Amino acid sequence: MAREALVIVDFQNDFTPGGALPVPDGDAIADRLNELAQDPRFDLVIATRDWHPENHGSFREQGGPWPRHCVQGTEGAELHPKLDRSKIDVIIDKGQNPDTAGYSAFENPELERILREHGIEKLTVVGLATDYCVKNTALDALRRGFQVEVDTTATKGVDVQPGDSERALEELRRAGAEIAAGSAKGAV
Ligand code: VGL
Ligand code: ZN
Repeated sequence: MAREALVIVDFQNDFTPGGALPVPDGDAIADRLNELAQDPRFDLVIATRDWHPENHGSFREQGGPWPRHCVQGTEGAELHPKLDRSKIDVIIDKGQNPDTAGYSAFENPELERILREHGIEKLTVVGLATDYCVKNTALDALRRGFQVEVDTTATKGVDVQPGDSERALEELRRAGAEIAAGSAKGAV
């Protein structure tokens, strides 16, 4: 059996209702994330955080597309309170470079280093948002030679344009990802 990691992308206050850049129903995946995080098939459970400096280029005041969100050290950048911290082995922060989008968690080289150190061959990528950070993290994982599954019972998209999340999943499928609607224990 391939050694597997669960990568929970950006399940943070600012991406859930009430936050600065809320993903519609973003908090609805909390129970499913916790269920996955305790599945024994995962040798490693990683949570990523979007972790921007004040002057990040993706913010509107800097000419970017997004409202100010996930500024380092703020409440909005904290992991969502419903996420069970006890199941998380490692937190990877990304998005610190003001000049890059920071959508992929592989922009922080620490992610690949830890995965290789643990002999991980397969990633299940879940969290927020399907059409941005989940998509880009999963595509980068495929480019680096990992097997990738995206579990759609544990992701939600921003859908700036209707259908963005569906198109992101289609792109991931074409790139070689397995798109599953709940394959682990307790699947719905
Ligand atoms: C994200 C937009 C801006 C994400 C991060 O986590 O998907 N989306 N920054
Ligand atoms: Zn961001």
